Amino acid sequence: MSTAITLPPPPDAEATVLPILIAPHPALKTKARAVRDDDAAAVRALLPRLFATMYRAPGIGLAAPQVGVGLRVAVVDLQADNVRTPVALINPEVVAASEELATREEGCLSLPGQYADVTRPAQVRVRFLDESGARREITADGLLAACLQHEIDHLDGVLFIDRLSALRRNMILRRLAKEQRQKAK
Ligand code: GNR
Ligand code: NI
Repeated sequence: MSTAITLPPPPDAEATVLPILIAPHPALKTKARAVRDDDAAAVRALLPRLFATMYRAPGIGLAAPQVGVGLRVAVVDLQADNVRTPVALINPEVVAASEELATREEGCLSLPGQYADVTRPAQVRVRFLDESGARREITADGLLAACLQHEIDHLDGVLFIDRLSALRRNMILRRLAKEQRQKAK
């Protein structure tokens, strides 16, 4: 037995920005479930809120679990040269990854102020449904490849720090906890 997820309507445009969960919130470690046909209304309500939250942060990607929604939905927009190119990803999956690896500095809106070099496949092919339910594929390299893999990781309950050594991961988690404590005072 399963129940479709529904969201209340926003009172106004401003309210479409959702709070972003900060590590070590357990929702960030939970595998999200695939979107089904009967989630269509929930996803239609969610996507504008994900975009609004991502642009406000600002970030280049945001996954539904980061706002406490356990569905396989994410949004990406590299905003190169300040031009918006929004991409909605429903049930995204990496269908091919290069043997070649690339290392780049990543950040995460759920680990504010924390950055580290992360190594991933340099090129990936990602299959997904777009906001209209059409099947799409993107072949990406560079920042887009890292961002797509970072967002799909979120859907599996994986943060970029989970791809670092335990030593570096714990350093970042302790530093974040300390900074959040300072911020709260
Ligand atoms: O804003 C973000 N920047 C970023 C930089 C390098 C690799 C991945 C990212 S995604 C991140 C926003 C975020 O936390 N998405 O989940
Ligand atoms: Ni992230």
